[in-house]
Amino acid sequence: MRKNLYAKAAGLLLLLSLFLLLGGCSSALMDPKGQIGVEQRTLILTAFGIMQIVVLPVIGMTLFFAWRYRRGNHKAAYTPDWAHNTWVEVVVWLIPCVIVLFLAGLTWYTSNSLDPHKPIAEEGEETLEIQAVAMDWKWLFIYPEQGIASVNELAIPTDTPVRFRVSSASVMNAFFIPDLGSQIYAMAGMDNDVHLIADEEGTYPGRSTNYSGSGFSGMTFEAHATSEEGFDEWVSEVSESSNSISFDDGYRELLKPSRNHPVEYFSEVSPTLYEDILNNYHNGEPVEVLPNETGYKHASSDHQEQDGDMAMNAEAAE
Ligand SMILES: [Cu+2]
Repeated sequence: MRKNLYAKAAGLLLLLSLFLLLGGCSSALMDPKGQIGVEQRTLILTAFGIMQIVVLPVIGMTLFFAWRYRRGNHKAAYTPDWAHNTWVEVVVWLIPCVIVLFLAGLTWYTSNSLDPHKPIAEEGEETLEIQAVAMDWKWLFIYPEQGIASVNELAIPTDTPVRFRVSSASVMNAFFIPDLGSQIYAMAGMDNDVHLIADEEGTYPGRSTNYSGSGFSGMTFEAHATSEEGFDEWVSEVSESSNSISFDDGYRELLKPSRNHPVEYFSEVSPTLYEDILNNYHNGEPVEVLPNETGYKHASSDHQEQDGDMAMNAEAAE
């Protein structure tokens, strides 16, 4: 009866650990599809491995000592007054110190090498620029070179370094495609950026990782990593759309909060749209009063008069 219970518990534990171990096989973190993600996985596994230098012997010794010095073992030395051993002290302090120093160095190095603002492209290699704007509750992607824009759908050619310029037309959000690596915050009036690259073709889920209100759960998009030809096809497909968007026209309509917004294409995009959106905010607040639907307004009206370029931006917006 008792033995049966142990066997059941052991079986359950085994099953649970299999779930945990194999669960990692399909996770974006452990199976990335882009160079940045691969480097981040290497960092995680290296740090994890180094820490096992301490963790594994400690677990092993705990079990060994418990068994070796059990009550029934009369062969083990009984030394209740034992208090100090210089060699033990040296080992238990030196090894962790070396590990902490190594991990500190590694963190220092990778903080620089994996800096999201650092370009991936080597000399002579071209970088694709995409401007991503977080809205309530959708993502607007502007392709300045192609002169197109899309909502809640992204296409990138594989093996091409991409620079995402990221901002928000609303509250703080975060731009994240887990399969490709680093996430970056999207904030109104702030021009943030993250460099990513896709090594393999595929469709990767993208989302905001910073809760931004009731429509947040629908603020997802698909990132299609395609061949060069596939990307060109996608661009021409978007170009066939009859929608256009510029700072006031179209943008104002898009700015209204919407949930589970469908994929939308814009074939004509004002070349200054992203800058106009950026300049529309100052210190996180819209420079001019927006339509009532959004409920935003500038903190103080005289603020614009104190600030030279502020007033210019307000003019440009009109
Ligand atoms: Cu202001």
